[in-house]
Amino acid sequence: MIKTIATTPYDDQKPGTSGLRKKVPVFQQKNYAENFIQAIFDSLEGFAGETLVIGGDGRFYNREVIQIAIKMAAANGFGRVLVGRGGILSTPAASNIIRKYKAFGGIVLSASHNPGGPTEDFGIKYNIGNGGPAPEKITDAIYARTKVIDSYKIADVEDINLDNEGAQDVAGMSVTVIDPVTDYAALMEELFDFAAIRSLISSGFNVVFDAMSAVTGPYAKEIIENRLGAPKGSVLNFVPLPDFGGHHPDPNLVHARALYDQMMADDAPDFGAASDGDGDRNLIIGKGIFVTPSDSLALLAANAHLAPGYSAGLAGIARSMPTSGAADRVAEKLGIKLYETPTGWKFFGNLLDAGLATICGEESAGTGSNHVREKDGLWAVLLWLNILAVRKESVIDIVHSHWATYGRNYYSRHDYEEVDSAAANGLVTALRDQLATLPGKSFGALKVVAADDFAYHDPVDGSVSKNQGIRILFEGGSRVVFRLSGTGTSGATLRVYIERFEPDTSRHGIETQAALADLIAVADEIAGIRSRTGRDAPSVIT
Ligand code: VG1
Ligand code: CO
Repeated sequence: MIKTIATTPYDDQKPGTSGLRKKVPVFQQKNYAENFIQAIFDSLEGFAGETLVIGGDGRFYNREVIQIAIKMAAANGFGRVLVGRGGILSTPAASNIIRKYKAFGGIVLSASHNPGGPTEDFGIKYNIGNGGPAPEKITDAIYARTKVIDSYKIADVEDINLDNEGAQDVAGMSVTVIDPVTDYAALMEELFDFAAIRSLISSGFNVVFDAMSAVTGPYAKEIIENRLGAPKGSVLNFVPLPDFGGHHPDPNLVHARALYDQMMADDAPDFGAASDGDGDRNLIIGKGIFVTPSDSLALLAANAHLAPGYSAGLAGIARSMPTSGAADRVAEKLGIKLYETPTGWKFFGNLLDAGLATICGEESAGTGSNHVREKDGLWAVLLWLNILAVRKESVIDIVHSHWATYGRNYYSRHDYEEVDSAAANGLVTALRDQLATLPGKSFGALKVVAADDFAYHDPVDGSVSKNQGIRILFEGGSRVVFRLSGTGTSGATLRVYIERFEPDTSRHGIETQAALADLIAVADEIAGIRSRTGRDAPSVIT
């Protein structure tokens, strides 16, 4: 019943920021998914008889690869697979299941915020036993293995029934189909004061949540409507669709524009939120104010003690390097450490496991805590609601008083998508070549004080990750950061992160792009963005 199938390697299976992401037709090539999954198993040790968690964000091709992964897990000697009903598990829910049931690890099928469908994106990611994305040591080993793989093992059995909960046997391995929502919702009830949020909502506080036709729909329905009592209809686009209704399931001001417009209207609800394809990102918009993810991280850290799960305070805060320094000011005031990591959630795992950090966040709309080892969209929404229920102030008032206390970090990210790869690489190389000579140079009123290519020294395991983004720091704390995306699937995506700190409260009301205009111009002057990419403007501004 167990077959060993001969195969030949593909040379493009290098995991990026968050697993292997490719267009569906790439994944549909003969043995493409099988090769990668076997390379994962070949890079692990000691899983005989252990539990593997498998789930995905429900996008096109999810079910097919789930079948393959289960049959390969059986053939490779796992003892048990836990799989979400219908093949569905949000990324944070998968992380929770791995931890709760002490699984050896998990396979998460997702391309997150990337669009889905027959010609769009798919992805495979391996998570380790702490529930978090595999560290670079493992992803490097997986990649090395994909380059030489010559066979894979698979159980030659009928397809598994994924739609009925309960246990079944697959070639001697037990497969249990579980409800994707129950364990996650229970965890949220432990962390947050649901009674307080319920009474806030029943007092007339209006919440709207856009699940963007992605995986969070069933979770948000159960938690926000059923358990917290928000009226039916508060959760929009709650049915997960294989192509996300043809939209990008990316909760930003471009792809969640309708929600933004609704929140800026005179009769806006009090609180608006959205999450992405796999449920690990969050967008927070109060009536009349978009909260930048970097500010949201800082605000959540400053107020987390108001929620029962964090009443003992925070051990530390961690943020990715391109994320604004707003959280640094909170850490300073709380007298706790701030850790600066490379982009990608895999770098937070060690800090969380070692108890050094409690809350982590990224500028790309990812926030989370030590409750799981992934970023968690609904968690951030619920922490916001818990804080609002306790403080009984509006989102806009809370944000403004935060800026008054800590100062405001004006912040924006400019993405140039599907740029020619050679042009993008050339731009980065040319920046690297300028690093030594930039310090001391002035551009108008802006003087460069330092420039480097960010390298991270993990304080827990001593590993070093180099070339994680070009930083140009100016006098007064402003900065511009350049890096290439590790999640895109066509051409290159250049990300330019722009930040300026403004301590003066009387200057906190400037429109963000205007507040950053001089830095935006200097970024182009130093990097030659327009001339090298041929683009006049970013594809997406967040
Ligand atoms: C992007 C974001 C990064 C995030 C990653 C995965 O990576 O910038 O902050 O961790 O996506 O998010 P990149 O390399 O394209 O900049 V998700 O929601 O895919 O799981
Ligand atoms: Co995601």
